[in-house]
Amino acid sequence: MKKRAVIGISTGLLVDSGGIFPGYHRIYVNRDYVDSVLASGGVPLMLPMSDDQEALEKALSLIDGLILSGGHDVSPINYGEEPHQKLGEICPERDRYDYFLYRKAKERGIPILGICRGIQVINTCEGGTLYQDLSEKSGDVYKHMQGHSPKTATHSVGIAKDSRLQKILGKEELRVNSFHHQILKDIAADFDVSARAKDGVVEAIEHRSADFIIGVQWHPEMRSMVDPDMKKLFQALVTEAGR
Ligand SMILES: [Mn+2]
Repeated sequence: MKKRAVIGISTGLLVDSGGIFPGYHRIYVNRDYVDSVLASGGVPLMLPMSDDQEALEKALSLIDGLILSGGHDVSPINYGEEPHQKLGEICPERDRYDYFLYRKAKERGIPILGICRGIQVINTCEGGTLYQDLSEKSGDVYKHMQGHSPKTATHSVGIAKDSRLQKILGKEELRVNSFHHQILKDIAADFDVSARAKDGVVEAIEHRSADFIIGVQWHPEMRSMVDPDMKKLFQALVTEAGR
């Protein structure tokens, strides 16, 4: 049997709002991350959020690729700013956990795909910054929090010529879903912008020299079952992780 690459998926914290345990903490990922990895031939492995770095290092030794999943806003403390009025909910424990996973996975040369919060984790961990809310960016900015069907693509993105992303997707423009109110501001030094919306908002970055460190601001996992282009991202990660 062919070796199947193990893809670690970072997890988030869900606090029950109702049910029989209001306020109860659950560690979770949305099922579509798991399904997207499975559909691409990988073995998904959820990495429970924790401050236990020894346990996280051990977990990292078990994976061939890493997905940094979506969720909370990154705390602006991490990039030297004070919280603005429109900052969303933050989770400092998850910031520590995601930064640790990212740094250690990079050290190990593990291919990394950051999704939504994941691209923001990569950029801020590497010295970049964020607009804490879309309203802080000047000029006409599109609706990036579409607020309806995750499977529906809304705005278009232009893919940078000769970028890794373009090689993976094989095209220069495509349409994506959009569920973010924060956007990248200053791009980390070792990274190139590999996709932008037509309003200038950064929608993807990639590490200039690492084989596979890519972040996308949209949610490919929510559309990988209906859009072959979105599936290509997961297939590329699984293929790279299998090397
Ligand atoms: Mn967007």
